[in-house]
Amino acid sequence: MSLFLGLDSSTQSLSACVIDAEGGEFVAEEHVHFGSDLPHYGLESGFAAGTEDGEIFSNPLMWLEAVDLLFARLVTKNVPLEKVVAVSGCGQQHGSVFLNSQFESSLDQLSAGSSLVAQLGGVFSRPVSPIWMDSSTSSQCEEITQSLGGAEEVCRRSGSVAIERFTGPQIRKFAQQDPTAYRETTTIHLVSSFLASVLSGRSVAIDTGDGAGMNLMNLTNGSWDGELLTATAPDLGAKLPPVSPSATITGKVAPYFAEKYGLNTNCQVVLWSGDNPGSLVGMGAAQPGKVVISLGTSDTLFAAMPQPVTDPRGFGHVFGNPMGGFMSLICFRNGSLAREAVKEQFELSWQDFELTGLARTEPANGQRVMLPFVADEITPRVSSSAMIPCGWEGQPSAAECVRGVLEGQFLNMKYHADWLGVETEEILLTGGASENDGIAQTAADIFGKKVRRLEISGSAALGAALRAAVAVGDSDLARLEEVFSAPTPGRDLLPRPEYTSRYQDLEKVFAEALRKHFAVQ
Ligand code: ADP
Ligand code: XUL
Repeated sequence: MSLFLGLDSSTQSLSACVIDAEGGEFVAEEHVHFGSDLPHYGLESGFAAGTEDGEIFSNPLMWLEAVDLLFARLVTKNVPLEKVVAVSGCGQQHGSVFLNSQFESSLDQLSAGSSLVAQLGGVFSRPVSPIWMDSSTSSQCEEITQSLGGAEEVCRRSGSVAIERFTGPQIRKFAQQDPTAYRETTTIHLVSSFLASVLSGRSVAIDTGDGAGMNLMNLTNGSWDGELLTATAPDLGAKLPPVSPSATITGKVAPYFAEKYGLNTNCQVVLWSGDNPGSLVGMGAAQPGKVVISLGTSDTLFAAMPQPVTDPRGFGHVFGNPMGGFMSLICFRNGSLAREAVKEQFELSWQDFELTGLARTEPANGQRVMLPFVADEITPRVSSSAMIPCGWEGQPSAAECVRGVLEGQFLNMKYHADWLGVETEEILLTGGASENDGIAQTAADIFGKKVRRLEISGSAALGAALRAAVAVGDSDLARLEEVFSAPTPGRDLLPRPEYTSRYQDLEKVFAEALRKHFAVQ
C-alpha cells in the first residue's frame, strides 16, 4: 500500500487527507480548527484585526501548533503513517511569514523530544503574519504601480495589478513601518513555503502557483522579477527563497516527523502551493475546460488556462497551475463572512437557510437584489459595512435576506467572471458552504449550469495528496482524478429552466445597483 498525504493550512483550519493511490481509496481525513482546538491563541476564526484600518493578522505559532496536533490525531486514529510515500500541502494564499537568522539552524536541529512551538518560537522577526484579508496597503500598491509605470505593466509582468492583500505590497509596508525588523529579516516565506520548510527541516522554495500571488514573480519565466523586487523593498531578492515548479521534490521529511509521529524516514516532501491552485487539482480541473467555485471563508472562482489572459477590470488574477500552464482566479472576500452575518443576525442554522430562507421566498426575490457586502470587498473593490437591499420599501424579512445574500453573491460572481471565456456546461462546487443544497441550487439557477460536487469538501488537501502522488509515485493524474475527483453520483443539481429568464433580468438589476451605489462599471 502506497499512501500519500495532503495538508491544507487554510484561514480557519488545518486539514489532512490521506489517499491510497494504487488502491483508489480515501484512507483518512482529519482537521484542526484554529478557533475551537487552539483557543489559547484567541483567534476564533483564525485571524484578528490589527490596530490600523484594514489590517488583518494571524499567528504563525498557531499554524505550527496545529501541525503537531494534526499529526498526533492521525497517530491516535492509527493512520499508518509509515506507509506514506510522499507528502505535500497548500496554504491560504498571500500570507507572509518573516523569519530571522535562526530559522535555518533551528529547523536543522528540531528534536522530537519537544514541540515545534517550543523550538521555533525564536525564529520570527515579526510575531504576526498579515493574511489575505488585509486591505491596509493601498498606498504601497500605488507606489509600486508608479515605479513600474502603471497598473498594466504590473499586471503584464505579475498576472495581477498591485493588490492590497498580495505579499509584495505587504512586504513594502513592513519595510517602511519597521525598517529595523525588516533588516533583521533574513527570509520571507508564504504560509505554504513556510510549512513546507518545517516539514522538510530546511528552508525550501516557493512554488510558481502560490508565488504568482505576490506581485513579485514574472509570469513569463516563473522567476522573481528584478524590477518588481526593486520597486517593493530594499534587498528583497536576498530575503526571498527561490521560486521553483510546483512538482519539485524538496527531499526527505525532517527526522522530527519520522521520530515523533512514525512517518517513514524515506517519505519525500513535494513543494506546497496555494489553497486555490491545490483545489484546482483536487477538483479534477487542472486541464482547461472546467470552472470551479469554492465557497470557503472567501469565495473563489477559478479555472485552468493554457495561456495567461488578464482581467480588463483588474480584479482577477493569473496564477501558476501546479500541473503546468496557468490558472485564472477571482476572489470574493465577503464569502462565508456575509452568509454567516445573515445567519447570526436572524439566529438561523444552516438548515434554516434552506427551510426558512429559500423555501419561503420566490427565486429572484420579486426582481429585487441585495449588494452582499458586509465588509470591504475585493471584487469589486468597494468599501462597505452592511448589505444594501435595493427595491424594498420597508425592512426585508429574514427569509428575503437569506435569498438576497446568496443571489447577490452568485450574481456578483457571474458578472465579474465574464472575461474568463471558458465554455463549460457544468460548475464544480467545493468549500464548506457547498454542502448546503439550497446554496448549491441557487448557484445552478443563477449560472444556468449543472452544479456538481465531490465526496469530500476538502478539495485543497486532496489536491495536495494527488500532487504528491504524481510527483513522487508513478501515478497518472487522469487516472487519479477518475477515482478521487469524480463528482458524487446523485448530488448534482440542475438549473431550473422556469427561472432562467427571471435570473437573466435580475443580472441587469444587479449591475445597475452596483453602478448606482458604488459607481462600479
Ligand atoms: P476555509 O478553507 O476557507 O477555512 P472552508 O472551505 O472549510 O473554509 O469553509 C468553512 C465555512 O463554510 C464556514 O466558515 C461556514 O461559514 C461554511 N459552512 C460550513 N457548513 C455550511 C453549511 N452547511 N451551509 C453553509 N455554509 C457552511
Ligand atoms: C485568493 C485569496 C483567498 C485565500 C484564502 O486570492 O486571497 O482565496 O487563498 O483562501
